Parts: sequence; structure tokens; C-alpha cells
Amino acid sequence: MPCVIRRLLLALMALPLSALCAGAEDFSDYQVHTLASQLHYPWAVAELPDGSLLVTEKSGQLRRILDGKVSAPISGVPEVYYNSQGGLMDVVLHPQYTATGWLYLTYAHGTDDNNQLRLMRARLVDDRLVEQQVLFRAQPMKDTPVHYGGRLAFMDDNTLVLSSGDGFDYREQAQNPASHLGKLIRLNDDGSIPADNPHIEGGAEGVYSLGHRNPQGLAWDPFKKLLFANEHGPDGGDEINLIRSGSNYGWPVITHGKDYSGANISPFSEYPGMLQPVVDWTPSIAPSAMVVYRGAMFPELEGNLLSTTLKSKEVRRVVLDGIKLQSQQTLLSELDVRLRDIAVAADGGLYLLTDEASGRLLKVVRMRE
Ligand SMILES: [Ca+2]
Repeated sequence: MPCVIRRLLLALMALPLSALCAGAEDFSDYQVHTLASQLHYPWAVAELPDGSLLVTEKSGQLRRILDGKVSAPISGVPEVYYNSQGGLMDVVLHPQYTATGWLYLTYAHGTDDNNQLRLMRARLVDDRLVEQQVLFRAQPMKDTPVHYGGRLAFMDDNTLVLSSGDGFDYREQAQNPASHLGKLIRLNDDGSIPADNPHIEGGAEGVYSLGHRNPQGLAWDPFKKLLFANEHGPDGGDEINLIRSGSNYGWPVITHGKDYSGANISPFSEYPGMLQPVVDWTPSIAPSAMVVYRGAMFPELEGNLLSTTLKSKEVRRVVLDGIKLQSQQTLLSELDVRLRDIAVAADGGLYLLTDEASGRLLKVVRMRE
């Protein structure tokens, strides 16, 4: 039965619309505009209060985009270790940016033999970064240029969650609480450790959850007060997890994926004390970023999880029933391009970044009559 008819019937029966239709309406009547192009592997976008946009390029530039004009690189960005998946990664604004002026950047630092994920904050003054402070250095150092994680999300209490990948060759470290590899890290906005972080026996500073592989998307839902993370599995086993303080998400003890050789990584897909994903994507879609959609422009997407993907070249829409998977839908696959980031604009539109050597910043808006 078409949703609109169900709506009418349900309205007549005075049932809540959420009973059948919430979030399940088709996403249509949209347009995609190109706001900027020739961005070199852009990784993250953040909207400033004046409507201009900050974009990171993996090779180390932070640029500001206004009215289609792309600025020269903003000065004061730290030198990054640019190789393979390493480079300049996320940029997010402090939740009270207008008052505090802080913006936060993640990046790979070091050399081929000795590198790590770092988090810094700084203030932006006349297209210069000033008052730079390095707030976090993932330990121990590693010698692979991959699996950094590197995504940031603020929660309501001004604490900041940072995803730290397993470094690929170090997957067992995801279960070692003393290592930052394969963890989510929670910090105060000044980099100090929140007093209410979980107590994990032998845990490294800031560890909030364990057992992650390469978490690429983090999304805080201010309505439901829930934190979601997506991550890359190996061959199969990509996941969305609902993040609970101090919990273990299983990698590499439990997974639905296999090694790229086809070998089993683990005989287990469940284990006592390890949480199951909300969504398992086998085969892999390679999720990159994720948002919980809360905005005015697309009411049909309200509360949905939207993940950009690299391998399957789409925005994967996940509709939840409470905290359980209800349905999924592929959006924007007609773009036919690897997508690296997604962000919700102040007006409720969607920003997307394409993952290309000559990458684009796109904005998805409602079609006007
Ligand atoms: Ca898992």
C-alpha cells in the first residue's frame, strides 16, 4: 500500500504516523549543485556561521570556500604525514564556535617508520590559524600509512569523540585497552580527560570504547542523545555501531567479514561481552562519513543515519526503529562517484565531498517548483 494512503488511514485511525511510515518515504525532488571543484582528495567539510565552508584536502591544505571561490591554503595548518590513507583529515567547529572560535583538525603525523593520528585545535583569524594546540597523540607510534580513523564528533556536553583506527597490521591492539589503536577516544574540548569517562582496567588515556577496526564515520544524535559510529570491516563486515561508554565492539575477535585472502579472521561472530553492530554490511560498501539527519529541508530523512560510501558510491540511508535497523535505501547513486564526507547545512541541505584527485564539493537541496 502506498505510504500516502497508509498515512491517511492511520490518520483516520488516530495512530501515530511513526507506526508505519516514519523515515520510510522516498527521497526525491532534489537537485545537486556543484559548489567547488578541483579539490585534491577533499576529506571533510564544515560550515562556518557566515555560510562559508572549510574543506580539508588529504595532502595537507585547509581551504575556505565562499560563493564558489576556493581560497589559497590557510596558513598555520600543521605539516602532515601524507601517504596512502594518511594526511589531513577531519575539521569540525566547536559547538559554541561563535563564542569560543575553536576549530578542530585531525591529521597523520610522523614518518613511514613512526607515525600517529593527532588532534589539534586552533582559531581562525583572517584565513590564518593561530593559537594552535595539539590535544591528542595516538600511542603507540606505528609504521603503516593506513587505518587512522580520524573522524571527530562533539556530543551535547562539549566532549569530543575521536575515532582511532587499528593501523591494519596491529589489529590485535584493538582489544588491548593500553593502546589507542582500534578505539574511540573521548576528550574534553581542551583535550583533558572527562571525569565521567569509563574506568577501563589498564586503559590508555581517553579510551571510551574498544574493538574497532577503522571507524570512518561518527554521528551524534542530539534528539535521542545517542552516538553512532560506522567502520570498515575487512572483506565484508562493515558496521554501524551504537556506542556505549566502555563497551567492546569485538574486532578482531568477532566479525562477519573475512580476510582479503579469503581466510577466516576469527571463527566467532559473537562472543560474551562484545556488542553486535546495529547494521552489518556484508559484502562491504566501505562507509566513509556519517550524519544523523536533523534538518528542515528534507523531513522524509528526519532521524535517519546517512553514510557516504567509497566502494558502493552512494549515500546509504539507514532507517531505525528505536535502536534497531528498520530498512535501508541507496540514495544518490546516480552521481556514480566515491564519496568521502557528508554534512548537514544550516538550512538542512546536504554537503557532499567526492573522493577524487580533482574532487568536488556538492550541495543537495530540495527541487524548487
Ligand atoms: Ca564489531
